[in-house]
Amino acid sequence: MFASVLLAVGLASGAQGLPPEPTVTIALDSSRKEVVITAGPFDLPNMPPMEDPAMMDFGMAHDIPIQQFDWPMDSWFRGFHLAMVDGHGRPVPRRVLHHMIMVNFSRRMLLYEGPERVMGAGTETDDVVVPKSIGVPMKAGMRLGMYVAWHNSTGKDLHDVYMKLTMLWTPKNLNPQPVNAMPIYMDVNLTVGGHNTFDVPPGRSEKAHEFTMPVSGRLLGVGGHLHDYGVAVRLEDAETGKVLAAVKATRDSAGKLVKVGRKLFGVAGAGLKLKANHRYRVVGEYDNPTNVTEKRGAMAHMSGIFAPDDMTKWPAIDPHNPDYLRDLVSLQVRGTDEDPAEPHGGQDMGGAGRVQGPHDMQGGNGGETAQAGEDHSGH
Ligand SMILES: [Cu+2]
Repeated sequence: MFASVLLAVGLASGAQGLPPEPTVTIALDSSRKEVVITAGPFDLPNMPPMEDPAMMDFGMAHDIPIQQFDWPMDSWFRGFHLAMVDGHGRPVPRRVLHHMIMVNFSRRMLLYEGPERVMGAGTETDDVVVPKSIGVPMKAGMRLGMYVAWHNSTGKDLHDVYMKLTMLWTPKNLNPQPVNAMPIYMDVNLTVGGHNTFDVPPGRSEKAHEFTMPVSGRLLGVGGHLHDYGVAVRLEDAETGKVLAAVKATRDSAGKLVKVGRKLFGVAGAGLKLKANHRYRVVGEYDNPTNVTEKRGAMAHMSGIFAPDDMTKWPAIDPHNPDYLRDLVSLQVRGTDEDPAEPHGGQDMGGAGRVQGPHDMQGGNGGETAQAGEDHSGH
């Protein structure tokens, strides 16, 4: 039986002559163990392909905050499917969604003083589903927010587009209970609430960031994010210099990024052990075959799944922490003209977003900040 409960319906339609204001609908399907989030309608004008990173500096792929909602029940989140459809349910090319991220305002990121980025998806990211033996622990009432960046380069304007996000969950009564598996994000150049892009000089170069693990646990799997000319992202033990993991880029003959690999350490197995109060280093490797420095052209981060030994030791949100406050502000102003952050796509939050046209898409939007999603602007 298809038991579906409508939990929330969005706002009323927009002003006369404008497309209706996008709304978010959340349907909890208890028999299929799914939460289906439908956001739309969106109007997506055709845009030129994003060959030049500088184009992004004009906000061609900035993030739009979608209405926030509350997670419906205690459970474990274990994956998602993402589809783009039109008003009649017919498929729309998935790649018009440049990237999407989900922010959990009720919990902190492990390494950064900012709200958790639960999941992300981009044009080069496949749907992710993990085995039922693991999952992200979720509580009823956790405040979630979605941010999307569009890039319609299909050659024609698209109207009446909906994003349908199906989130899979595991019920509280599953026996044995899933292992708590948390998103982990390690960026080589992140300023919380600011940007994470950096210059890439000609030839080989590296950018590194050192951090101390707040809790012990096991890394179950990692993916990476790079821009053009990226080679790899690696994780090292900063105290011994040993390379613990690396994800490598596939590049074309001109050094442009095709994709970044993933590494699984065994979702059911031991994983890669990381120790509390131990220092680690995440390193982004680039090789720029041109003789021109790519200004702010690069990003490098590793994101993955981390199983803490003791979830109760997870760092709590400090609502007065300056980084935390800055991150909240950057999330609130994303997609508005008040965004103080560096131009270039990022993630955001705030009110319901409306994509109107090239002008709206460009008005000083974007802003690079903490990118916890698998992906975002640049590809
Ligand atoms: Cu990027």
